[in-house]
Amino acid sequence: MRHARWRGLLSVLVAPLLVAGVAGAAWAEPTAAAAEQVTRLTDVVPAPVEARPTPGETFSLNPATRIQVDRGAGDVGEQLAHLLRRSTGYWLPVVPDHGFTSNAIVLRLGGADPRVGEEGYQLDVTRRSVVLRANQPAGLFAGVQTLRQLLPAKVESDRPQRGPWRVPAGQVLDYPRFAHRATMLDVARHFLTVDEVKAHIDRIALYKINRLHLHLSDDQGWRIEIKSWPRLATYGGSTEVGGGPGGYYTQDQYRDIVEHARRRHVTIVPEIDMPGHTNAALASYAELNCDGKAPPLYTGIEVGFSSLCVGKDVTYRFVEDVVRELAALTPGPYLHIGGDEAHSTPPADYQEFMRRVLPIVERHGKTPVGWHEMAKAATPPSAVLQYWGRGTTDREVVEAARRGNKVIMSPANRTYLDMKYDPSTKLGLTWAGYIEVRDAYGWEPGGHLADLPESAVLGVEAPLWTETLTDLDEVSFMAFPRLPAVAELGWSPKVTRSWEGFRERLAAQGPRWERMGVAFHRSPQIPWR
Ligand code: NGO
Repeated sequence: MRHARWRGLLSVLVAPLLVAGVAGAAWAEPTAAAAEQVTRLTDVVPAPVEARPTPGETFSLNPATRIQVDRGAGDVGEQLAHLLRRSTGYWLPVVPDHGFTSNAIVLRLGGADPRVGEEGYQLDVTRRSVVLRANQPAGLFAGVQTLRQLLPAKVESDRPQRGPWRVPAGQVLDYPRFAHRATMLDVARHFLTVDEVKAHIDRIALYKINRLHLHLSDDQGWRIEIKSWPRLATYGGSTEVGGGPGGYYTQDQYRDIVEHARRRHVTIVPEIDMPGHTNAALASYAELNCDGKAPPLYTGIEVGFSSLCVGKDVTYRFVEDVVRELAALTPGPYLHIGGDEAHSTPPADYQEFMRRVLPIVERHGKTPVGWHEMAKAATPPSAVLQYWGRGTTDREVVEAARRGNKVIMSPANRTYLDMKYDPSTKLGLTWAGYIEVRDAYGWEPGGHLADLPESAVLGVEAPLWTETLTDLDEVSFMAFPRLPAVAELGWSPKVTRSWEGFRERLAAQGPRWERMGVAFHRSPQIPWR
């Protein structure tokens, strides 16, 4: 008894260190057998703001456990129940919360610490119950992702497993550092099906990624149906890198993706890249070309050779139609217009193009986002720039930030998930270098670009370009485990940053990915379990 009390006191003292990963595995479980079965409260990615274990105590799911929900928390409750029923085989009814908490997982809206804001949560686990509180459903959803990671890895199985189903007791208080915690999927170079995109969304949501940027058009393919310009999809979408059949999303399919993401509290940020990276559009409509001649479809991986015709009025009718239809499909606030590598658009034309196009996006009620080259144009202060350079200085981006533009950090040598891990990686490119897990984790988004204050940083985003990737397994192999590393930089406070702590916590994710069927890179840097 005395011993247990000491351990309790000790754990409160070392808890912050544990979260920071400094004390490693100092927190002892009561018995070795139990330790095998129970996850540590600190084995969560991204690292929570505060986690205080109650040593020796656990909550156990059993056949009589209920999920009690406040009004407004039902959808999150159903999603949790769906996951838990599959692997536990328990009934787990979702019932209205009646205030009495025994043998229940309780999801409550309101009454959380104000620090948790709109996306954070508080989690209290005792031997009697699991109580999750948040101000908004997004916070409850984030808390559920933590709870998933606190249950044994077999909870991710798609068929019933044997218990026990213990959750370590303690208290978690958690909320994000940055508003934008994103990844990008390039469905233009290789098309991914609706089901593949949905599965990817499920995987990224587990790491509290809240935005998915979809790169919907490029030289090699146009992937979204535009009713006023139908050949964009039917012809421009008919191939991909390497000459495969490509594909596109009908507007109904695209709405389905947006809705799937919304339920997982992921906002889709659609991108139509322009004025460069437009061969698929130029091939589909001859009138978009300055010489009135449509080029052939393109299936290689060169960049910088295509441009919309800046001097023609039809160009802006085209942009207006595309932006109007895409904005109508987009409940989120952002619409990405690319703007990168416009090597075939003279600088004056580029500025003129952006001068005319940026207001179109705003007129359709969306905040324009562009790759950082857009800083060369006169951007309205509301526009967001996505920095993808390899260096740590960029005068134009810093000046744009002084004018009010926010910046998303996607430094290519840290966050590009299409770079090879090391020379032995079969997939991927190398132009920004090799990126192992430690490289993806070991940089500071708030201070990466010289003279760019942290207050100008909207968040982080890890782009996944698909010149060399053809399906969900290949996408997953490149994203995991580097995406969770970038997700942690976006969510967790700076004080929790510790490579040693991170590699331990990341190691605990491996068995989960195995259960989920997620292909991942077994980085030699991580002590996989
Ligand atoms: C660059 C280029 C893309 C490539 C990618 C490959 C940006 C913003 N434009 O990043 O077209 O696919 O590199 O890594």
